[in-house]
Amino acid sequence: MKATHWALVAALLFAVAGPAAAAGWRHLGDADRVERRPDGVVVHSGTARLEVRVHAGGVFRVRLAPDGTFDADPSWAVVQGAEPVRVRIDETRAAVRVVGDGVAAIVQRSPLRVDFVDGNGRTLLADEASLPLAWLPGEHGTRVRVWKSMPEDEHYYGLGDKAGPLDRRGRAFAMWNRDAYSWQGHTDPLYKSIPFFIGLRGGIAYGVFFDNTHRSSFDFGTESDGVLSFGAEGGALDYYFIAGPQPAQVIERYTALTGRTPLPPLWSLGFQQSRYSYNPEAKVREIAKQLREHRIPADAIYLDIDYQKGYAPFTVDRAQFPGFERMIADLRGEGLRTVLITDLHIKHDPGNGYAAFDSGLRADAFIRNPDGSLYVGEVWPGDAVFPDFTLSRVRGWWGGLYRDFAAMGAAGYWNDMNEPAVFDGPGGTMPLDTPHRMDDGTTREHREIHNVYGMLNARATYEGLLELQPARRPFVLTRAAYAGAQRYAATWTGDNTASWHHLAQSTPNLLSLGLSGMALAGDDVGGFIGSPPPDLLTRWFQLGAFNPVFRNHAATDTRPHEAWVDGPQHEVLRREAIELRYRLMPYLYTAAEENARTGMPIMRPVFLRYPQAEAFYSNDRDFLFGGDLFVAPVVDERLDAHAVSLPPGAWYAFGTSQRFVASKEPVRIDPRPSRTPLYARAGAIVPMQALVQHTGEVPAGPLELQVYLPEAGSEECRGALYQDDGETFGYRDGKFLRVTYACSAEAAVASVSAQVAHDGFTPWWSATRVTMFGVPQRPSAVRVDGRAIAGWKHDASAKTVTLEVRGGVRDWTVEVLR
Ligand code: NBV
Repeated sequence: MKATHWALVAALLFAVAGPAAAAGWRHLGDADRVERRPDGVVVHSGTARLEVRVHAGGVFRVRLAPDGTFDADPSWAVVQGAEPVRVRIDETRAAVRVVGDGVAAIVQRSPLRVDFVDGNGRTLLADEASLPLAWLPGEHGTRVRVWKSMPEDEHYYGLGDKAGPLDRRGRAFAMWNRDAYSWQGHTDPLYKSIPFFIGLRGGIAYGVFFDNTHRSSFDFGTESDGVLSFGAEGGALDYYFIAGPQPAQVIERYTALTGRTPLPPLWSLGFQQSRYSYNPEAKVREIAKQLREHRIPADAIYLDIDYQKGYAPFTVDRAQFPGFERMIADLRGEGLRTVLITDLHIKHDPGNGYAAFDSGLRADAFIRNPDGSLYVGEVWPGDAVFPDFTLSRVRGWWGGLYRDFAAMGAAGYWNDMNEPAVFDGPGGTMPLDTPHRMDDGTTREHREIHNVYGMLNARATYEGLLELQPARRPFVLTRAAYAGAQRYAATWTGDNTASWHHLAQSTPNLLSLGLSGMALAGDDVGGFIGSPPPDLLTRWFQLGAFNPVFRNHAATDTRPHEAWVDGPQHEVLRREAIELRYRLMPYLYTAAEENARTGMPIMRPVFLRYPQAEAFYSNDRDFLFGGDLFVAPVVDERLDAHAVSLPPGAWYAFGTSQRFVASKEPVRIDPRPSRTPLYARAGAIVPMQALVQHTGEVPAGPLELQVYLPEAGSEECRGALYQDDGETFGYRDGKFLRVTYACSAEAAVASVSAQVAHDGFTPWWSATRVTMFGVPQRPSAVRVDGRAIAGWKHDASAKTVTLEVRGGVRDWTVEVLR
């Protein structure tokens, strides 16, 4: 690099990263030599090498080796091997162009840097020319960082469950899994590290996944105007550029790279009742009884740490739970699954016949200090030891610990405290130099493994359960995560607070988790810390009903949070919210299957479907539930009119023929708690079912299809239904049902049709009841498969036509002649 260049870089560095960066950071200089590879290039610059390769369609991998040697470290996150893609490489004096699948990486030679450009020549993401990639050797490894130009009108999303607004622009974040008890809107970092973000500008999106498990950081313009950067305190500079152009494609590609959430058991999409803690046994039974007596549909009850003996994981306090197995079976008889907390800190309890400790010690499963002694830290049981989850044999041992609980009929497991939280450890975790053993015989310090430790705990649980019950879909709930944790567990946002602020914060957090691959997420409905006033708790049930994981939970010293605790008026509203979720179960399960197949989240920011709708780029309140329902929740205690700006196109107030067209003027609606502002897209076909008290109950009556007719010839009209046994992996052998629906609304006839795309499962219904919204005039006739039928109903005030299509799984067409 020329001397003048260096002076400029040094000056800028000082401005951008402060004196620390100016002191000692080494930046890539000019390219000396380019080596071509079938899938990209390796460029030499002094001792350093920069590799730019096409990993898969639209996905580039960029790696820097300051000393010229690339670490062979396999990734904990990436599951997609490099895919063969046709790559073209062109060289000019100034740059080398690597083109794969329409997207180009332009490797500039001076200074050496990478720009990503789409097929239309639009720059998607470019290294800041004055700040090339840099590294800074230090006592505990070499820091690495990359700086990119940050266009004025670009917005940033993702990074997992970060607090504050959904758009990350103008803020900086750290990645370091932390037990963030009582976190607030400004708290950072939180429990998870998902170093993946999406950039969105004028409807065009790309993603960046920085695959580095060390403490890392992301800065979106706080250090310097117009510059974003990311880097880590150690490990490799190794990142993936993921092209869109649609944000949905970015997510699809990111989840192809890091894996998708397996289809969850159906029951886990039901309402889940939890508390820290329901004990003793009589209390658990009482809660189950109340749920049923109050007719609050529910599928699960959680047992928090107090069911254990002395807080020792994998034990049961028999004094409190004399009939533990019987209790689990009785709950199951009532349609309630039992979810058990199983924290990873095993009580340090030698010589007392504590199987989890004894077997772990025998198996040499616990983490040791650098001097070889057992690492002991304090957590709930007092002195505790910690499994070395980096070893596959230890994950195997851990998985086996679930044998007894599985045999007792427990249905799900909750991995808490897995950041890991250690009360007496430095920074609330273990010392950073604690060694973790690897399968290849080497060790890695905790500073490198910390962020991935919780995910490995969830992985050990998930894989162990699969081994114990190969035919059952495991359900694991984890608090800590790294990118890819979606392959093993659902998650929640940790210890939130019973405040209006936290109610409002729930949506951006969950949307962000969904954008970051972890769609199966929820928060503690009602808030964990503190006692929510009745109206707040009611609103929280109303919002939680549209969260992928819907779980009511509370800390020890709070007032009861169950649906019935505030008298009949509130109970009715809370029940209605839960009932609607159960009525929507076919729609929700179909969305969960789409998530498992494509990575598309269940809760979606509006821009995911309408990338051009810039008015929604900073909307933290509203979201799409599945593809077709728009939720505009009331998250405010004021009862001023609730202003709702609808996404593009036409929308119906859910369950009515009242139609709105998106305009600049928001719709003003009555904010009273009796109303949950919910809209269906004109052109939506929403599959529903009769109310049940739990997902194991067979709904009485037909499959219900709500058809929201679009304007003649306008919006696309379609829907889908996916069903299977909800419990096993039979779907992988084709034992599932997939039906696609379409509709059209012409002047003379409105029609709906069903097409069976895959017929491998016999559902509970043997008829379909179709309700068409938006039919003001009484039709002259209704035909099914071309034949006029009787028995249809027109409701002139509701503007609906209702009819039944007999027969189970088959193709059919309904025509309503106007
Ligand atoms: O196991 C007790 C709690 C649990 O209820 C909560 O959901 C976790 O986030 N746990 C944290 C540990 C203690 C928190 C004070």
